[in-house]
Amino acid sequence: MSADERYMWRCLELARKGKGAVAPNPMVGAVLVCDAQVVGEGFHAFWGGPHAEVEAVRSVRDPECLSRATLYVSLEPCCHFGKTPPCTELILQHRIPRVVVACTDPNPQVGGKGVQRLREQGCDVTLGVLEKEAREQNRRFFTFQKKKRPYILLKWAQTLDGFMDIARKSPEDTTSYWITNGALKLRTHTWRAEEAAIWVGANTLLHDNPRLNVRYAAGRQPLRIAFFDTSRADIRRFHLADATQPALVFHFGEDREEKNLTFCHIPYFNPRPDGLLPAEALENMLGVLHRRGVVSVMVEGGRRLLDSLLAAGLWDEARVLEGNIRFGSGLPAPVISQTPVREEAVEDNRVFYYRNRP
Ligand code: AOF
Ligand code: ZN
Repeated sequence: MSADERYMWRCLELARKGKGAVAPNPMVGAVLVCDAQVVGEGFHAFWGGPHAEVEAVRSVRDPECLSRATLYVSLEPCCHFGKTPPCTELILQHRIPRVVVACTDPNPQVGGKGVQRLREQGCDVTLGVLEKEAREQNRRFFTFQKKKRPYILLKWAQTLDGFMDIARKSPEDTTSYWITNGALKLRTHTWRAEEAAIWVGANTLLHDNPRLNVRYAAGRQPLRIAFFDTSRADIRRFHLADATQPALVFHFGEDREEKNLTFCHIPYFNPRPDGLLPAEALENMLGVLHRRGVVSVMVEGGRRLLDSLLAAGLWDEARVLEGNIRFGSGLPAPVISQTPVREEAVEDNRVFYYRNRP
C-alpha cells in the first residue's frame, strides 16, 4: 500500500465516525500530513456542522506547517456556499500546496468544480486514491445525488423452500409465523437505524400493522413510510400513524402536515394488469422522497412492493434472510435473478447480500 493510500484509509476510518449523524450529507474524513507526520485530522460530524477539512485544519497545532502540508480528503472539497462556506477557499487561504482526493463530489453544485478551482489556483491535486472504497462508503449519497432518488435496500425473510408467508385463508387471519432467528431480529433493527427511512406496502400495513421503529438496537429512528388510500380507511388505526415518531403517508389526497405525520399527494394510478405498481407511480413516490432529503430507504415488504421495485429495476441492494424452516406451501418470496455478492451464516440462518448490477 502506498503512503497516499495509507493516509486515505485513515480518512475513511475518520469519515465513519459521522455515520448516522450526517445524512443526507456524505461521511467525509480528512488528514493533514507535514514532513511525513500526521499534523491534523478531522471529519464531518453532524449535518449542518463543519466539514472534514475545516476540522482537520482547526486541529493543527502549528498552522505554519500548512504551507508545506498535504491534505488527504475522502471527498472532493466543496466550492459552494451551503450550510457552511467553501472548503476550497480555506485550502487556498492556508496555501496548502497538495491535496489528495478519493473521489469527486456528485452534488451538482460541486461536481468536479472543487478540484478545478484548486488546480486553477496552482494547487497540486491527485484524484482517485481509494476511489472505489470511498464511493462504497458513501453509496447512499452517490445514488441520491446521481439518480435523484433514495438509495433503495430491499429486505425480506424467506423459508428454506422459498416462502415468505403461509397460505392465508382469509384476510382476517393475521397470525404471524416467524421465519428467522433472534440474532437476525436484532440485526434487522440495527439495519433500520442505519437507513433514513423504512417503507412498506399497503397490504403489509393492513395485515401486519408493523411498528417500523428501532427497538432492539441503539440508534436513530427512521422515518416510517407507506402508501395508503386514505379515502378508504382511517390511517390512524395503524401503529405507523401513532405520532410517536415521524411517518410519511403517500395518498391521492392533498399534501397535509399533522404532528409527526406527513401526507404527500401522488397522482392517481391503477395497478398494472399483473397487480404490480406501475414504475411511474414508484418514481413519483421516490421523487417526493428525494425532494424531502430522504437519502435511503429499506423496503421491508410486502411481496407486491418488493416485486414492483424489482420489476422496475428500482433497487440498489437486497438482503435476503433465510430461516431454518419450511412451509411446504404459501406465498412465494420474490426472486432475484442475480447471484449474491456475499453469503453469511448467522447461527442456523443465512443472509444473502445482493447488489443491483444492471
Ligand atoms: C466537503 N467536506 O466534509 C463534506 C462535504 O450544507 P453544507 O455546507 O454542509 O454542504 C453540504 C454539501 O457539501 C454536501 O451535499 C456535499 O456535496 C458536500 N459535503 N464537502 O468538502 C465535507 N461533508
Ligand atoms: Zn466543504
